[in-house]
Amino acid sequence: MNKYNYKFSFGPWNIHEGADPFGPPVRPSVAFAEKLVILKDLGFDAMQFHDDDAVPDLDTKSAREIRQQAEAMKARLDDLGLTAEFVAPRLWEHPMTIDGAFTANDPAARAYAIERAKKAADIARYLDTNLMVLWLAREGTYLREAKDAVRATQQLLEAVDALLDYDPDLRIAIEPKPNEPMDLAYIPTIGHALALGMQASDPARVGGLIESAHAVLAGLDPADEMSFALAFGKLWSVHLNDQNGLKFDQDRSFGSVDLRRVFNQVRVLDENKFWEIGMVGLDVKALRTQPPELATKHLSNSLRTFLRLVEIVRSVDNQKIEELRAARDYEELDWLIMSSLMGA
Ligand code: GLO
Ligand code: MG
Repeated sequence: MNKYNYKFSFGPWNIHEGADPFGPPVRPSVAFAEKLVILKDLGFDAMQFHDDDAVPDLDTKSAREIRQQAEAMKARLDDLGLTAEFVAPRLWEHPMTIDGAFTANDPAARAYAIERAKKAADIARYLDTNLMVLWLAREGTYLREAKDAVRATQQLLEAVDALLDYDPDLRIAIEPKPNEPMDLAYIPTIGHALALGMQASDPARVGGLIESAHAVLAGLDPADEMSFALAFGKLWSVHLNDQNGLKFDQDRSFGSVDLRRVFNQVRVLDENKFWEIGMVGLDVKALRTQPPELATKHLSNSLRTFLRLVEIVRSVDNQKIEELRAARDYEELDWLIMSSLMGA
């Protein structure tokens, strides 16, 4: 635990073999058990799970096997003094989810997706977390005429309601993203996610997870997206990272592209006591060029950057900010922030 009481997490996908759409892996796979040890050694507190990280080959297993394996994983977490932050159903790799999951045109595919997500809810319970993250990877289209977007939106709501009904303790954090893998995603921003949540059967149990890069890809400022959710008590987790413009989802180390932009994310989180609300998740990937034995620095550097920025945020003279706001001297305010970031 750091002196600011923030808790940090990442997911197993953040230690990555480096494959991209144009080239194969460049680093050997690291076993999940080893990733847990790395997570612990790097000073993180919790692991983020896809359902099949806890129970591999989930689709072929009985309810009893799922329970046994998830409980064994929980015991392993306990041994290491770690927790599970959330479980996310992996609804984008199975052949049944090629055309989407909850919004697939094929009713059998939609039924598969709901059943799979219910299994993820069971696994979350066995891992002792009530948080499910829904990253709606393939809920969208490559071409607009392929699906009925009104019906698809209703299907997303029906899926959320089915899960809330299935497990009365479950909380669902929707992770919006405007594109990739789809061209046009149905839940591109936190505004969409929370509007959907407000229509749900139990709106108090639906919130959001905001990823910095996803907000940037939507042409929005991540700190303002976070503020929007915080204003309604709906920011339940974050995936901090960075993103160099409107390109593929880069998952760059936190702060490595735009230090001012990440400063403002830390500022809004810290001002709203986020350490009392949720964990700081770092959804970052090592550059493909990074040699295997050096391919965890993106995680430790991102964590360090976050904590350094907490210090800077707290060192800024808030009284001075109020004066400059009152005087409408935003040029001087700009300099105050710039000089804080430059260490002057
Ligand atoms: C991809 C998403 C992905 C999710 C993860 C948790 O763009 O950021 O990494 O965060 O699968 O559901
Ligand atoms: Mg993410």
